[in-house]
Amino acid sequence: MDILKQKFAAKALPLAQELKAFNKESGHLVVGEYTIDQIIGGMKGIKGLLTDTSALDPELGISFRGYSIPELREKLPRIPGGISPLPEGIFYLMLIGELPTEEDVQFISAEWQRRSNVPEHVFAMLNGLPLDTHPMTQFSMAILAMQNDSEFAAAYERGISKDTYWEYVYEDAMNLIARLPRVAAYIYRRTFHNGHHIEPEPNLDWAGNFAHMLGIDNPSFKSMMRLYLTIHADHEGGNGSAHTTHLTGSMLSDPYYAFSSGINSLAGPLHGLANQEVIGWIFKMQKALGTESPTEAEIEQYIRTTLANKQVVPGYGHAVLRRTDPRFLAQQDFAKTYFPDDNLCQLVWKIYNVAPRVLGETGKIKNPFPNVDAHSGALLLHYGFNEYTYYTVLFGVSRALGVMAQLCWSRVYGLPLERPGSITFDALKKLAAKINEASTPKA
Ligand code: CMX
Repeated sequence: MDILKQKFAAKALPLAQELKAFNKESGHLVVGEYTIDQIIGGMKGIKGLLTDTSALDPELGISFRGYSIPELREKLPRIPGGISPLPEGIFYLMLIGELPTEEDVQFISAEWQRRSNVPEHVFAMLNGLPLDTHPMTQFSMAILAMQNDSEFAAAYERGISKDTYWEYVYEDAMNLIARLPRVAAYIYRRTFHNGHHIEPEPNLDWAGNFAHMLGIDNPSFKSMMRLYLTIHADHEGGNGSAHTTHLTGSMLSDPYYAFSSGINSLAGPLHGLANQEVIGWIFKMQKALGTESPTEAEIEQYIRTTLANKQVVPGYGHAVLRRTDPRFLAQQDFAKTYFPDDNLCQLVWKIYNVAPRVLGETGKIKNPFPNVDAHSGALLLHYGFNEYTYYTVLFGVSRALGVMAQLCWSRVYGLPLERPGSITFDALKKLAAKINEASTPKA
């Protein structure tokens, strides 16, 4: 058992016992009530999932095991002389629950390097796909194509005790994360660079090597990618990609199946695909207005047109957050520090000056502030990374860190399959009538 796995076992196994005892003692206590509106409205606000890796507060934003993004930028280990945290560090924090040392992240870098070999048949499968297959489709298919290597699936077929599920899920999670940069870079190079692939550089960290294989070998781009892959990693348990991964995994489908389904959810324009949509929207706006640097008044008009056409303004709004996403702010801070004069970043900031007021005036958009996706494309474009239909794959590579850590915890906790109930419209109407009747004072 590797040292990280030993640490995870030492931390998680006692907590799994504690959770069982806690549920026995306190399982009957009522947590909250929910309304018909929440049933119809996508279960928002209902606390129905157990997730330890991160927590989301509508006002404060995301915290990873209690640490905010600004704290993580300061406290997580970096490469020598580096300016951004290493994603290895956030994975350690989510899995173990404590800040890692330099040595801890070096171990993970080496371990992911050791596990990073991608089977040839995955590349052959990708090469068989038309070049206009969306990169997210290719990514999801490549993940599924590796499923034949699942140690969990093989062990389950052999017959294993449920107490050991987590051990195999851990192995799959580590192998899957280790392989993703190679798979994702392969998709990028085959789709946009005539199949001129770049061999991995084994001495680099996980994100640095990914940047290298993408073909943008620039130290500043590597730093940006380390930050990018850290801040997109997790957003508690209820977001589309985490929830989908969790649900699929709860059926004891192995981590490859689970993560592939999570990626399919991330591919939706209301979720991760919004980073592609934002850049598409900005380009359309520039074209429609005939300028690369529209005024705030012109931007306002374009937002109003988007709303009048009953389309969403991508990159704005959130199902939980009720203020500017700290992930947006971290990216803005990076750009303001390292390339404050970038035209597209300045346009993103100009939109930020205008959009919250205009969206707020509609009176129906619960959060008129920008989310993570409003900024990420502008950072990438700064480095000449202009193939924006690929952007969500980058989000997906990062999201693996959070959802795989979550899956390890779900199996060590022994969480059962997720299976909420549903209700018919007719039954809801009857329920509402009964409640209304009971609350109407008798004459
Ligand atoms: N532009 C226009 N309308 C918006 C809007 C936006 N950015 N955000 C919300 N609305 C609309 C909704 O479509 C909804 O309209 P209807 O009542 O006509 O159906 C109304 O405002 C209320 O929605 P809400 O409760 O504020 O938001 P939801 O929780 O339903 O949805 C989200 C949240 C993110 C899907 C939504 O804000 C949105 O569509 N934003 C644009 C897409 C986007 O940026 N997604 C990325 C989210 C982050 C991520 O997962 O990566």
